[in-house]
Amino acid sequence: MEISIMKAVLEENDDRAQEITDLLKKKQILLLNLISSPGSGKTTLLERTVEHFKNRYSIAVIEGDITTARDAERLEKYNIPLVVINTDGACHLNSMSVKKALQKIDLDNLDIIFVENVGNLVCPSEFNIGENAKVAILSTAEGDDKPAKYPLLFRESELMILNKTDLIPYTNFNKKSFYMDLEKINKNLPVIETSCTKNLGLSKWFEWVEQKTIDGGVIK
Ligand SMILES: Nc1nc2c(ncn2[C@@H]2O[C@H](COP(=O)(O)OP(=O)(O)OP(=O)(O)O)[C@@H](O)[C@H]2O)c(=O)[nH]1
Ligand SMILES: [Mg+2]
Repeated sequence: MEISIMKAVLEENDDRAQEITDLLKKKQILLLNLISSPGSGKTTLLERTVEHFKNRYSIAVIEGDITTARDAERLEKYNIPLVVINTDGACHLNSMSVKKALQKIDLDNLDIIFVENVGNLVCPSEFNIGENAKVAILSTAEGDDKPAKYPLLFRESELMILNKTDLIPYTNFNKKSFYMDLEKINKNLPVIETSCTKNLGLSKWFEWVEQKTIDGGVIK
């Protein structure tokens, strides 16, 4: 009897992710995949980022959310293309759903697509979605031990944002331990310290995004 073998979920995911990479390269669009625990500040960072770049780049956002469209509603004021992917319980986005979301966006004359992944520190890092880079966000209130406990995201990411630095005086976040752990996990990972609510450190993030558009060939 012939045995049929189904492609592993991750292999199928990687195939679709490659198609997204190829498509966006052709269209000269940068795709950044923002990953963090719930509440570390992904949507707030996006609000600041879209506000800053809205006259410079043509931006679209894909919001990964388990059920609601609340994050997308927060971005509606910027009048940019927004697509919500409700994962219906799944803890991460996959490339199949991102590919479908891309079909709802006019990719001509677009420069950057930000994807806000489902709030989760583990699963989203396992699924490539054809991004140019993953960006890890951690907030100080979550504890300095998170990179050591959940290392995959910090290995896979090209940039880390340490957000909510304004809260450090009210937490036991230990910067020394944090940087020592990170050095062991990924010594090449650049870290930008920010406070999205106090507008601190954001210019370094904006510079990083600009550099990434150059590296990613987003020059129309
Ligand atoms: N103190 C402080 N609060 C912040 C900062 N950035 C975001 N917040 C607050 O943290 C809360 C969660 O922020 P969000 O941007 O919704 O976080 P998120 O990562 O998008 O959350 P999910 O989409 O649920 O995963 C909100 O009340 C923000 O106002 C910051 O730098 N400092
Ligand atoms: Mg959010």
